[in-house]
Amino acid sequence: MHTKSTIVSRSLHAGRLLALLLMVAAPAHAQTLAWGAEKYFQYNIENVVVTPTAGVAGSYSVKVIFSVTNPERGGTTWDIKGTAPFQSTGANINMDFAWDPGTDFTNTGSDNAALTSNTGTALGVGAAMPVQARGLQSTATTGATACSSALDCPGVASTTHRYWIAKVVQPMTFVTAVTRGRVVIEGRPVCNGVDPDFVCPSTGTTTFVNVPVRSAAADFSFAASGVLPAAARRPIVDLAKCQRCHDGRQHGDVVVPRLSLHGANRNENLAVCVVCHNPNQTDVPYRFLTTGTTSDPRIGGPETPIDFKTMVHAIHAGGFRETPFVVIGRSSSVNDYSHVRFPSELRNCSSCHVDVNGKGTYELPLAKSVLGTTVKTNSTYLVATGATRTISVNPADDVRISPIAAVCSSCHDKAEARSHMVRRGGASFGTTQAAIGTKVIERCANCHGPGKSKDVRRVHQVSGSGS
Ligand code: HEC
Ligand code: HEC
Ligand code: HEC
Ligand code: HEC
Ligand code: HEC
Ligand SMILES: [Ca+2]
Repeated sequence: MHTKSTIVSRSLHAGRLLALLLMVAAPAHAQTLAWGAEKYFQYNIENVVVTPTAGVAGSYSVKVIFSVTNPERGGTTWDIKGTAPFQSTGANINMDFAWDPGTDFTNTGSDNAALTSNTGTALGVGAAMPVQARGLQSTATTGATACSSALDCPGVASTTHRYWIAKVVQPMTFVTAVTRGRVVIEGRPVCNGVDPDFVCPSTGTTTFVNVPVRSAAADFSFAASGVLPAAARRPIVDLAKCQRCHDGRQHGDVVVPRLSLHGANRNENLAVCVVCHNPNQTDVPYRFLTTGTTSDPRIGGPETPIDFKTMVHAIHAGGFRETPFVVIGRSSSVNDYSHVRFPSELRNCSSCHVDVNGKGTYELPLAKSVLGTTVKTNSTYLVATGATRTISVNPADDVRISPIAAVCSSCHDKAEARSHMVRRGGASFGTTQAAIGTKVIERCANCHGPGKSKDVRRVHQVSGSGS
């Protein structure tokens, strides 16, 4: 479990001071973040230019024009190729290209259009990742290109410190034809020469600390150039609700960290999380066969789904689940969430969920487009480190839980509850996407739907509206 810490250079009030004191007792791997410095940075996706690849049906060049501005200095643009926060060791900015925000993200075809397994010895390869361009700040040719003219970068008011990065993508249909994409800017400057008014917290060594800048997302259509707000996917939860707890302050027995994950790269924007935390993704990247006592045996366990609709429930249900929820993270870190105690009523779904037209987004039935959750990608990953791994990037052969059962069982994980879902509800814990809705038909809404005898809203005694 990571413990995030709060550092403010000047306005230390009581709550923050407490957080700071608690930080001292944090484990050695505790990560220091320059909270307070993020307000000097804003990531902006200014335009997306989509060009079909000549002669290759379904292939597109997606060119993203972007900038980083300083909201504290009237929105002036940062020179990401020439200023310290971007050029210091550890600073890094990435662009992710994902699809399809209109249904559920799958990113099918992101590894290769033939969907052949990714074979190699390196850890870190995922099953349903977006296409990524890393190190946009680099002054080498691998970095983003500075905009040179209005022709080079159409649709932006000025070319000053505007940059572009392009990737060729070939989205493959998985269940639903892909019509839209989402691009994401994530990553972190380093708190070094940020602003004369802001004294960067020093870690006491020459290492500067990461600035958790809010990640940015925008949607686009593969049919035409232009930026759409990242709102095409159905509304489900609201970041503002998460932040009633995730504010870096004390809630019950714990200081709940602000939502900054993955080494300060992905921060406080759920539209960003879901491009990777999709139904086809598991924590397969950093699992391997453990032997003897050299590695934690949990690393060698079966892959765990990291689909947002199961992972976020399971993380917060540490005090309710029977089985610990363990995600193997980067560098094969073991993230065991069984200690998490939700500092509120877990059954009160509206602590996170919103209502749409008077119906809770946690209620049944689910939209038809909601995919089952992959529990097995059919990869060969339980091999010794350094041996060849085969990561399946084809979702068709994935073993899945049907979608409603995936949601409910992320909290209700007891064997009796699971067998109820299968026997009474028609759910499956080991099916394929093709069988869901055809051979596997979930009947949950007959009894747990709105107004039915075991209505989801009523059985959980949900209070408060979803606003
Ligand atoms: C009622 C309080 C509360 C609400 C609301 C809440 N959380 Fe949490 N969350 C917690 C607590 C407590 C932890 C565990 C913190 C710890 O032990 O360090 C946690 C942990 C997490 C973690 C794991 C963090 C890590 O470092 O690995 C994630 C991710 C997370 N929450 C996401 C969310 C999202 C997304 C929402 C909104 C949809 C949300 N939370 C709403 C209290 C809350
Ligand atoms: C570019 C892809 C990507 C994005 C964006 C992303 N994640 Fe992850 N996340 C992963 C993958 C893949 C894993 C599984 C472990 C691994 O391979 O690193 C993971 C693991 C996690 C874990 C388990 C603990 C850990 O640190 O590994 C948590 C919690 C988490 N993500 C939360 C989030 C939240 C919250 C967001 C949005 C603020 C987010 N992630 C954005 C890809 C992503
Ligand atoms: C800690 C925050 C949190 C709590 C509490 C919570 N959920 Fe969720 N729920 C989420 C997140 C996050 C998602 C996935 C959001 C996304 O994919 O954009 C989700 C997704 C879902 C979905 C799928 C919706 C869809 O359209 O895909 C259902 C159904 C659901 N939750 C039911 C419940 C029920 C029932 C409860 C209460 C017993 C509950 N949730 C409590 C965070 C929460
Ligand atoms: C975020 C965690 C969470 C999710 C997701 C969730 N539940 Fe629950 N559920 C609870 C909690 C907590 C209780 C209260 C249990 C208690 O008080 O002992 C509960 C109670 C119930 C009850 C009342 C029976 C009992 O044991 O008290 C039913 C029925 C139920 N849930 C059905 C569902 C269904 C159907 C879904 C999926 C649509 C679902 N739940 C999703 C946490 C969750
Ligand atoms: C024929 C009606 C019926 C159907 C269909 C049905 N359920 Fe239930 N479910 C119930 C009843 C009755 C209970 C017991 C409620 C109680 O104890 O208050 C229950 C309880 C539950 C619980 C709580 C279990 C616990 O541990 O307390 C969950 C979770 C649940 N159902 C999920 C599902 C899911 C998921 C489906 C579909 C795959 C489903 N149910 C289909 C009637 C049904
Ligand atoms: Ca597969």
